[in-house]
Amino acid sequence: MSQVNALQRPPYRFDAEKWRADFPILRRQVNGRPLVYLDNAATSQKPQVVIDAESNYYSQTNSNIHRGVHRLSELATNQYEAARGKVRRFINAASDREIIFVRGTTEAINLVAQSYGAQNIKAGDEIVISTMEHHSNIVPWQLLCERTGAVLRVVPINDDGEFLFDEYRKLVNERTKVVAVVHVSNALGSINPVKKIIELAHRFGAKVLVDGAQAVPHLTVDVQDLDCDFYAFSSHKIYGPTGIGVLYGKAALLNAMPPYQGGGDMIRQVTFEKSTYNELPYKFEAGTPNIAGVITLGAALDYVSAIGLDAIAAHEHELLEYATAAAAEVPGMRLIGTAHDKASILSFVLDGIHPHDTGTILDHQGVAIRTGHHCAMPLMARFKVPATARASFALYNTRPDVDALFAGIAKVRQMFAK
Ligand code: C6P
Repeated sequence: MSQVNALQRPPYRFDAEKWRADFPILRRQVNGRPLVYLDNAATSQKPQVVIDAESNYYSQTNSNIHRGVHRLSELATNQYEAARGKVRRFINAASDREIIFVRGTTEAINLVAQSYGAQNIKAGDEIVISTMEHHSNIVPWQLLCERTGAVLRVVPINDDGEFLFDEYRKLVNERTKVVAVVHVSNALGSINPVKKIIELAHRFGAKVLVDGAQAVPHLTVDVQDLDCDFYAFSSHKIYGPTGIGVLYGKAALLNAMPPYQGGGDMIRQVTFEKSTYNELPYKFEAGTPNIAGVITLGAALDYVSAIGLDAIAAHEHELLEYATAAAAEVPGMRLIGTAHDKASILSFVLDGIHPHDTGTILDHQGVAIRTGHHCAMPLMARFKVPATARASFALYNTRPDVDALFAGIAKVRQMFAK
């Protein structure tokens, strides 16, 4: 758990209670109890400024973009393209052309698997992923392998849930064409050494896609420093709306790739004989996009940037350490995912108690966590568990939230002791 600079460790000044007040949903009750929301890895809650941005767009600006000559269309286009610039700055991409708006991480990965894959992958080529991938970073590559005869290779992990770099070194070779790896595991919290992974893949000429769904809300991501070829993330996990996400790709790669979908806005000229395609990024944004979603994502990134991702990361890290220490005191509680470098996720099982029962009893206490396989069934098989219970932290969580989680866990154990 060393990703956070020691200087940012407590005592630090992070007023989670103050930020908490920005999130109206956190004032509601669930099952007659104050809501303790610890399911942030599934989706985070939205601050009032984000809710307002969506509402303002529809009440003041709503119009289609890149099409109309009228004032509202111009305003909407400007706000949409300004949000693209915000995303570029947030992940330090070299150009706005490298930022493609998609529905989410899932669509971003499917876009690359289908478009890059169609042009560059053939029978006998190898695609390398890891054991801890989300289904979104497994199935699109399996589909590609089925279509092309390419082979999927899987990097193993150790019992702490850490990526085994030496095993990766043995797997990657001249046949490797794509490495697709998660930056932060949604089910374990492990932070993978993506920079090293990318560097090695590049030595063999392979391209690297990083699934950043769980990283972008918790770590500062610099795609130029990482030198990744593609980076995918979803807005809804970083305090933005659902239905919108980002694919970053290096311009040279995106330029050479065929379109993913055909339709309006992605063309330059259409005749019945042949169509030519628009320049980046529009080539990959067919049809009317989620305009409100993009603009509202921009507001969410402004919000996070104003607080500071480093401060958020330090706060969440402190909560994770607090929760990890509390877990060590609970008899029969086993953490799944004890990597040295970890972010914001406490996945666990309780001896003799199904995680769904744990989740249901916690819900009765107003504590929302996720239980299940977390869309990572091969990972569950690796740990020989059908499911885990998972608490995941965000900037507005506090030590009393963690205390409520452990009070709930005590109640679960008490009920099953009978
Ligand atoms: N993980 C979770 O509870 P979408 O659904 O496209 O926004 O994100 C998919 C996805 C891809 N990669 C990782 C690492 C993810 O965590 C997720 C979404 C949620 O863990 C829902 S399954």
